[in-house]
Amino acid sequence: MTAEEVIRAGARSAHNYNPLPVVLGHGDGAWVTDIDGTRHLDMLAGYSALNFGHGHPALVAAAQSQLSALTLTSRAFIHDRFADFCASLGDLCGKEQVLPMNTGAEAVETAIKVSRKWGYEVKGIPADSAEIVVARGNFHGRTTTIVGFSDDDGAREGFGPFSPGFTAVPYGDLAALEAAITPRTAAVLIEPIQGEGGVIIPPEGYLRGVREACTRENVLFVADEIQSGLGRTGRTFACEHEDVVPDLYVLGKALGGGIVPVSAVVGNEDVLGVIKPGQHGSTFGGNPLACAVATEVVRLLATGEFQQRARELGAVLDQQLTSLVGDGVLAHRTRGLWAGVDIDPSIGSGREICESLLDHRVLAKDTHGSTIRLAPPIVISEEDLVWGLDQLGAVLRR
Ligand code: IF1
Repeated sequence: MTAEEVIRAGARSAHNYNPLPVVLGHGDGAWVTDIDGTRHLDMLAGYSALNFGHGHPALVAAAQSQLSALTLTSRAFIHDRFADFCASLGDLCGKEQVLPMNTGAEAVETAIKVSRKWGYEVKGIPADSAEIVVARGNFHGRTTTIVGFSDDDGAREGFGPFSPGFTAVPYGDLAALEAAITPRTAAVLIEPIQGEGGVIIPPEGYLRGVREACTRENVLFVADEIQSGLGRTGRTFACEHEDVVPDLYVLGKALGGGIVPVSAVVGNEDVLGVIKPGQHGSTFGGNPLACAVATEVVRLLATGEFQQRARELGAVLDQQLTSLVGDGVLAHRTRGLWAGVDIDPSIGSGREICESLLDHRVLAKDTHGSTIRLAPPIVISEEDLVWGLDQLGAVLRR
């Protein structure tokens, strides 16, 4: 089939996405090849699910050897990759326990359930009245509970009625967050950097302030590091930029190495221990294939090599974007190898910029309005990164 035919055939899909008109058939590192043989630089990296690039040899090898050994048992039985996965991820996080799931939204749901149960059983919140404080502009996934506390109309409208028990406060405003905490508050759930919001970095001291407020008020600090975590920002976790340790890490995306969906909630026994047999789970969560790949992901991260690379390449990214300010770029926010770039709307919408970038063989994705997000695989070469940003420059000057 030609690319045109494949795109037309896609009309049989529900219209929940509006993908750019490119049909990919192959990937290697930071590059993908479409079915006409044209190579494109992947500057989105599966929304950070591909931090280690396409087809990382160690991850593919881990998956391949596990495929011929054992792929699924369900949690009704124990398999030989499970303990190692939990121990290595727990060590990476400095936490005692791991609760594996599959997708990011499931892990967020898990963190909400754990927080509420902890609130009732440990903190002593009256039954069915626990509150969770969240931030405006959040993106935590697409389940009915999660979209219920989103303020993105597209994600939320038409899907009610929604679950009560969430209070939204402006992101980055510590006083507002502290004021929203009541004796019924079980947890504060935030992204340490807001991805969909446009790579919004909170003001210096915010995460430390959230940590202090949570400790003082006996509230769990739940950090959704699904997009910000696992090397992207130049640290294993974005919380590290303020030397902050949350009570629960919520992880996903890159944990599956770009191969399989793997997510997890990671915390200490005094919190995760509230979940007893039969109270929460998943058919696929913690399956052998997922554990084999994710254990290898943790091994890659444990060397610190990817975090350092994201810091070094991030400096290049920041510098190149700064040179485009006034030349089509209004502002940008960069943390490690992750940037939100506000384009002068008179040049085009974020979507139009991404369409032009596609013509220049660069894949990127808009967020709101004229903001585009850049998150290339951390394995990208400096040369390719600079080439990709030169293409952005060319698109903006056109
Ligand atoms: C879509 C955004 C990125 C996330 C954080 C949980 C989840 C996500 C911080 C849920 C998911 C996604 C999913 C994808 C678009 C995307 C996204 F633009 F919406 F914000 F990455 F930038 N927490 N992010 O970013 O994880 O259930 O998808 O595994 O929904 O279209 P999931």
